[in-house]
Amino acid sequence: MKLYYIPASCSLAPHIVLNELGLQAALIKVDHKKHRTDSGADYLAVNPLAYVPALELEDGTLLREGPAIVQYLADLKPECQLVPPAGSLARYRLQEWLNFLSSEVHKGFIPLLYATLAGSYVATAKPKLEQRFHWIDAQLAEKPYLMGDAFRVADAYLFALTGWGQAGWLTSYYKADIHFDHLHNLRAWHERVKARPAVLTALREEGLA
Ligand SMILES: N[C@@H](CCC(=O)N[C@@H](CS)C(=O)NCC(=O)O)C(=O)O
Repeated sequence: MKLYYIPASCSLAPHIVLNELGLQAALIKVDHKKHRTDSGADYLAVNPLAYVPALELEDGTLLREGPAIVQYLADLKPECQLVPPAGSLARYRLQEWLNFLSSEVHKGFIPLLYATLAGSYVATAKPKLEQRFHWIDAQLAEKPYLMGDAFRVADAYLFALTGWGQAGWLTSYYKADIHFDHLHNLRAWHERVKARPAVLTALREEGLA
């Protein structure tokens, strides 16, 4: 398998999931401005939509969209329990989280990441994103991970996204003016996730540690 990624972007989630599962995949870094991989290959020939993550399977099939990729990977090794079993209510809860993170948080960050271009829209977008993080913080009040005692693929996704806040927790490249100082549960969760060996390895592999 090959995982196409941009350091510190949302593709950090499948990268963490690969490491959590102990799966081997070639990590192919993409320059998002030039649309070239590290070796100079045209990334648009791989994914005409230009964005990461993209997962190339052994037979050449390309799988796009982070929420689909992390579930695909986790289903390869159900014994690791990074996803609840397909068909269970818990699995739909996981998908509820992934969709929430994708549409409400991930895309909610965009105006803050491009604040100059977004202009006055930031004043509308920022309180919405803050409200989403308040809600997440409340969900973490009595459990160590988003879905309870076990780390799931949704935690990996949220970890990648929180890295863009706190004025660039993971890298100054993805830097949004949203702060988590008062969100104590979220901060404790972030420390907990960051301490996981698979996460530390992913950060190191992306040049972020
Ligand atoms: N819907 C896609 C969105 C992925 C996405 O927004 N990727 C960003 C990085 S976080 C990207 O590659 N941006 C570069 C570009 O769009 O050219 C998913 O959830 O996987």
